[in-house]
Amino acid sequence: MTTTLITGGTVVSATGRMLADVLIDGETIVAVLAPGSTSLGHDLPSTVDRVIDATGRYVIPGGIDAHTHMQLPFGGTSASDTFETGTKAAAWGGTTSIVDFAVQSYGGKVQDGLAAWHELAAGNCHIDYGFHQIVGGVDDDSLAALPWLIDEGITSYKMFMAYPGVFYADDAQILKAMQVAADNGLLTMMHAENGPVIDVIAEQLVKQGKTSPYYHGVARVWQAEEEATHRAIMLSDITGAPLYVVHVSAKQAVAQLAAARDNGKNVFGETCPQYLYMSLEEQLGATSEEWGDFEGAKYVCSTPVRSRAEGHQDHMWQALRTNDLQMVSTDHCPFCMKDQKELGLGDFRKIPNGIGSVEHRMDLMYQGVVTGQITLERWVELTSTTPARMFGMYGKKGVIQPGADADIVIYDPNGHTSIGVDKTHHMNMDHSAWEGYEIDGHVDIVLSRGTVLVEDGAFHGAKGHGSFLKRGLSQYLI
Ligand code: DUC
Ligand code: ZN
Ligand code: ZN
Ligand code: ZN
Repeated sequence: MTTTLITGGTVVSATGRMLADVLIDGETIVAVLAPGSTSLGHDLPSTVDRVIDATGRYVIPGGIDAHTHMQLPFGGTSASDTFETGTKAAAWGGTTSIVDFAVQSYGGKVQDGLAAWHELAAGNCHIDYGFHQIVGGVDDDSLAALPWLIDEGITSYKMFMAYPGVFYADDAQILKAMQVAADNGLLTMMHAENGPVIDVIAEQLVKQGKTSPYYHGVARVWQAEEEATHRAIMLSDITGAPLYVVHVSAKQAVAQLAAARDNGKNVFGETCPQYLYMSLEEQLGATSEEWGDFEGAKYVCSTPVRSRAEGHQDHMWQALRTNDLQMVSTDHCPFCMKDQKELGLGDFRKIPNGIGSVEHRMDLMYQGVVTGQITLERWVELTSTTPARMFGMYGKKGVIQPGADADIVIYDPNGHTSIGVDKTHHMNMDHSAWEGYEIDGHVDIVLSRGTVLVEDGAFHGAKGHGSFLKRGLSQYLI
C-alpha cells in the first residue's frame, strides 16, 4: 500500500487549527503528527512513498455535498450532469463525497427507485456517494419501505410540500411518514414551500402575461416558505421525528427554525450558496443578446433566489454564524439553457428548476471566510463535518483523524479562482450562474481515500473510484 505524508500544512477542523503532518496508509489516515516528526512512531509505517508539501496551505477534510441531483428527471427533461460528470466537477472543487437523491415517484415503488439510482451511479463516480430517498408518493407501500431503507444505508428521506402533481405530499401523508421515521431513526428532509398556494399565484401571473423567469421568484413568496417551514416543524413536533429543512432561503423561515430550536425542538436547516450570493433583483436585471430577459432562467431554482432589498442574503450568513442554520449544500441541479431551460420560454413555470454549483461550493464558502462572514473552522464545519454527522458518515468522513478515510483537500489561501464556463468549469452545462465570480483562494490538491484526484491543475482520477457510502443513523437524532 502507498504511504503518503502531507507535511507543513495547517490542519483545520471544525474546532481549531494546528500545524501538523498527516500520514496516510493506503486509503486511510493513520496519524496526525507534530510537524517534522522524524520518527513516525510505533505501529506506523516506517517509510513514506510520497511526500506532499502543503506549506502555507490549509489541509481540510474533503467537502461533503449532502444535496445533489445528478440526472434528476424534472419538467420533461433530466438534470444535465451524469454521476460521472457531476462527481468529476465536484472533485475539481474539493468535494469528495456527495449524497444524491434517489427518486420514487407517484405509483412507483421505493425499492425500484433506489435500484434505478444505484444503476445510474455504480461504476461511474469519481468520488464516494450516498443516497437519500425521495418519497414522491406516500402510500402504504412506501411507508412500509421506509424502515427497509436503513438496512440499505439510506438513513434519510425527503418529502415535498411543493410541486402538486409531481412530488407533493399533503399533511396527512407527511404525518404518517414522520410517524414511521420517528419509530425507526430515519431523518426526515423537507422541501418546505406551500406548493398549492405558489401554483395559484404562478397561474395568475402567467394569465396577466407575466411569463419571464423573474416571475418564478415573484410567485414563490417568502410567506409560502415560512408557512410550510412552520407546518413541517409542527408535524415534526407532533410525531417526534427530527426534521431537516433543505434549501432555506427566506429569513422568515430561518426565524421559524431558530424559534423551534430555542424551544428545544430537534430541527435543522441547510442553505445553499445561491441564497447567500444571488438575488431576485439580479435575476430581474439579467439580460443577454442571445436570451433577452430569459437570461434570468439561469437563476431559476426552488426555493427561489430572494430579494436583496429584504435582506435575506445577509440573514443567511448570520444564521450560519449563529448556528440557526447548520449546513451548506448546493442543491446541485444543473440544466443547460439550450433545450432545457428554454422549455420555459414564454412560461416560467416550464423552466426546469435548478442551479449547478457542485464544483464551486467549497470556494464560494471560503470566500465567506475571506470577507469575514464565517471563520475558517466554521467553513470546515458547514461544508464537511456537520454533513458527516448529520447524515451518518462521521469518523470515516468529515474529519482528519486516525481511522478516517483519507479524503483531504489542500487549499491555497493565496491562490485565486475565477469562475466561468471558459475557465474553471467542469459541470456539464452550457452556462454558469456563477459566471464572473472571483474567489480569493484555490483548491490545489484533492485526495479521495488516499488517491490524488486533482493536482497541479490536472485531473488524475478515474470513474469508478467512488464507492457507495452505506450510511449510519444521524448523530443528531436525540
Ligand atoms: N429545487 C430545485 O431547484 N431543483 C430541483 C428540485 C428542487 O426542489
Ligand atoms: Zn427541494
Ligand atoms: Zn433538491
Ligand atoms: Zn494554487
